[in-house]
Amino acid sequence: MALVAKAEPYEFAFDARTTALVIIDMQRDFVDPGGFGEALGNDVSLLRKAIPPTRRVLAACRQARLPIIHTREGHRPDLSDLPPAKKTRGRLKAGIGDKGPMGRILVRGEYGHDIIDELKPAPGEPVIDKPGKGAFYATDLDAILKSRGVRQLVVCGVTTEVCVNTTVREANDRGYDCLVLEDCVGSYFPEFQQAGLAMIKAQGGIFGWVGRSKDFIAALGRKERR
Ligand code: TIU
Repeated sequence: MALVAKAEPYEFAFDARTTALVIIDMQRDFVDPGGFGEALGNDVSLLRKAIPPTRRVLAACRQARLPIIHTREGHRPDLSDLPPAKKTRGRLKAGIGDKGPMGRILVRGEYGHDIIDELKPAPGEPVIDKPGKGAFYATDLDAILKSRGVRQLVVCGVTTEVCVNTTVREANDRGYDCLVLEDCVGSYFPEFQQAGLAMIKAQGGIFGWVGRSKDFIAALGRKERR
C-alpha cells in the first residue's frame, strides 16, 4: 500500500518496502568550516542549513528501516581514477589530490574526504565511494539498490546543482523515481539552489519530485501507525 508525501509537481506516492534514502557527499571537504569548499571562497553555511533536517530524515528512515545509502566523492590515493581533465580544471593552487586544510583534497582515507560527524553512517549502511559527480557512474550503487528491490529514492545532500542533480538524472534514466527534499540539499549559490530544484520538478516532474523533510517524515509516520 502506497504512502503519500506532499510534493511538487504532485504528491509522491511510495512504498516503504521499495524506497531508499540516499545522502549525497555530506563530506567535511564540502560542508565544514575550514574545508576545501570554504578554501575556494564558498559560504559553507548555505550547505550547513541542510544538516538539521537531514538528521531528522535519517533518524526517521532508520526507525522505518528503509535502506540508507551514503556517498562520498573522491579518489584513490594514487589518483589513478582521477581523470586529468578533472585534476586540471579550475587552475586551482590546491586541487584534488593536493594537500588541503583537512588532508589531501577529496582523497579516500583523508579526514576531509569523510562524512561529517552529524550524519555519520551507521554500521551496515553502505557508503558508496564515487569518482564522479553522479553516484551511479563507476560504482555498484545500482546493483546494491536492485538487490534490495529498491525503486524509489529519497535524496538529500550537496550540492544541489552538481552531485545531487547529476545523481537524480542518472537515477531517472535507470528507472528510479526520486524525491529530492529541498531543505535537505544545499548549494553554494542561492540561484543554483532554486534553479536546480526547479529543473527537477518542471515539465510534470521531468527528473522527479521536490518536497520538504517534514512532509516526507509525516508520510513515513503514517507507515508506523498502520
Ligand atoms: N558533491 C558535489 O556536489 N561536488 C562538487 O564538486 N560540488 C560543487 O558544487 N563543486
